Amino acid sequence: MALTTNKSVLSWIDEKVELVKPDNIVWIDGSKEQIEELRATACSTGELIKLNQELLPDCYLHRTAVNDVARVEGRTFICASTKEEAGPTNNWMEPSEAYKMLYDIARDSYKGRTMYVIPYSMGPVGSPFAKVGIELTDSIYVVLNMVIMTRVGKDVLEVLGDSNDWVRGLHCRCDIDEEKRYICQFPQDNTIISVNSGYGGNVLLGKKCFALRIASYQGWKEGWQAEHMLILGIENPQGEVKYICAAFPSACGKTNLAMLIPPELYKEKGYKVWCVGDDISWIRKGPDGRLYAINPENGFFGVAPGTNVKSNPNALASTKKGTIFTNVAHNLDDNTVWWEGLDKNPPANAVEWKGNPWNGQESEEKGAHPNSRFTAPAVNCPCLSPEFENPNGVPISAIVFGGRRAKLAPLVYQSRDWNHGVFVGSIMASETTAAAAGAVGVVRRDPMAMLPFCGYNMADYWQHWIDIGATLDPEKAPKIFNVNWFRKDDEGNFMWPGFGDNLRVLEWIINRCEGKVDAKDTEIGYIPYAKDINIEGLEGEVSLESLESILEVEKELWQEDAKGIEEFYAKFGDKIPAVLAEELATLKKNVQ
Ligand code: OXD
Ligand code: MN
Repeated sequence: MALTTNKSVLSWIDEKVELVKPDNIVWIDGSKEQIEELRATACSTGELIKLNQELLPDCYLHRTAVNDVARVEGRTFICASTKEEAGPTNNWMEPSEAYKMLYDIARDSYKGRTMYVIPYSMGPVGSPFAKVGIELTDSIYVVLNMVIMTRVGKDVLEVLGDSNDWVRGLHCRCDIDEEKRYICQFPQDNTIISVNSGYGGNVLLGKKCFALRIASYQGWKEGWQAEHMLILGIENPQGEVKYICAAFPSACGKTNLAMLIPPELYKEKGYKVWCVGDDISWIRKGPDGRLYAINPENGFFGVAPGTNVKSNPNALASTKKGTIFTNVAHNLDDNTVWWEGLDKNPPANAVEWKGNPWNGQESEEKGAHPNSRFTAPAVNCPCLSPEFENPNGVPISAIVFGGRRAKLAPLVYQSRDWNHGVFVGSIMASETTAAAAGAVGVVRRDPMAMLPFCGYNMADYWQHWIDIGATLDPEKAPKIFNVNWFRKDDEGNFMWPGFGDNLRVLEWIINRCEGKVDAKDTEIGYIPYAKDINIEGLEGEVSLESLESILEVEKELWQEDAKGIEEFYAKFGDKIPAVLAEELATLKKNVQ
């Protein structure tokens, strides 16, 4: 039975039923009983494997098709009415052409299957930041993941009432045919259609498709921002908490940073870190003129490999109940899961991510896919911020951009002001990772870590950032920084320990925000004096000398980089905001 009388919802679903022809329709009400029933059905068909319920209560394992393990940026389209609106960094398809192609693929594809109708809220239900979506899917895996990642259920429809302001999402597994796989966003129609995939980033439509691509467009039109940013709170020994939003490309450690464990020294002093979100921020100006952020999600869709008791004990703890694991290895001895980097003891009697028998003690092959994931409820996280459910979000003191770069970008620097900060975000570049299909380790421009997620022309997006800044009192605007945890020496060794020790850099950032510490005014922005970054306890890992070397501005490298920026900007022609063109000219002059 339909859970709403909202006419726009019902007529849209009717149309889609007519198109895909399901055998049944099930509305997801978010109840425990219904979730249990769906889990049981999925286990009976092999879609899910029930794991050891003593060690991992309510946890399940899923394997995707081997051809379907990551986001597919080449098959992701922004179907705005003109190519220019989508801009040079997005694939574009004319909307009526796209609808026709997608409907041809989707037609009759639910025959013999059930249509699940998922009403969900991105953001706490009823929060002024929150937005409603409805996803139709023929996958129980998608339903159960959406139940973790978003707020699902009847109350969402109550909040929606008769409104037409909701995001339409149609997902059809079809045959998981990679030649016919498309992830299409129609920003002007509040619509998403995803066909022929079952991988999280392509099919949990609340996440990248809505909360970033569609929401970034909505934010542009409505005066707010949707960003690929974690949100964390740093509590100092006096009990004051300052919040930071930080943007990093996929699989660059956002989840680790969002949940970091302070180094011993800091713990002893009374520092704590609180996680508000690990992937997405929705940001708007509050009544006091400051920027506030919420995490629109309700769970973590984290990369499993490399997650362990040392690198991220909070994430690991988050996966101990109610979690769905995707494409990790299955340990048959105790019916648990394993992935590379979990510990040094891979199971001998196991099944690897593709479903083949696997002896982790002997095999050269990997047990888990490099982009294997856990979908874990946020409430499991031991350091989840008490402000997680705050409908009004948390006030942001600093915005941090960061990439994975072996050379060039120093450990940290601060922009001179908001507009220079927008420039710093716009020139972000990073080595590619396994989160998207394609080559790994190639440096590419990824402005604000939004390259695969910006739902409109990136030049308009930058202008939107500049326009938002113009409405802020500079005293209240977050300060903007850039960090790089990934600098390597000539032998290829990392020069900064990363993980919990990144708090040492965040401390400098907060001190800058509070005007407590001086900095060097350099060619690229404000850089710390090495003495102002606390390296106590890092003896043998970081010396004052090595710290100084990763805080240096290497002019020749920056001259080279400026050329790369110029080429990148050239793609946007005269749409490049004048402010950014001026910032680039300043950088070039400074590093000459
Ligand atoms: C993610 C991604 O899954 O960025 O968060 O790919
Ligand atoms: Mn992400």
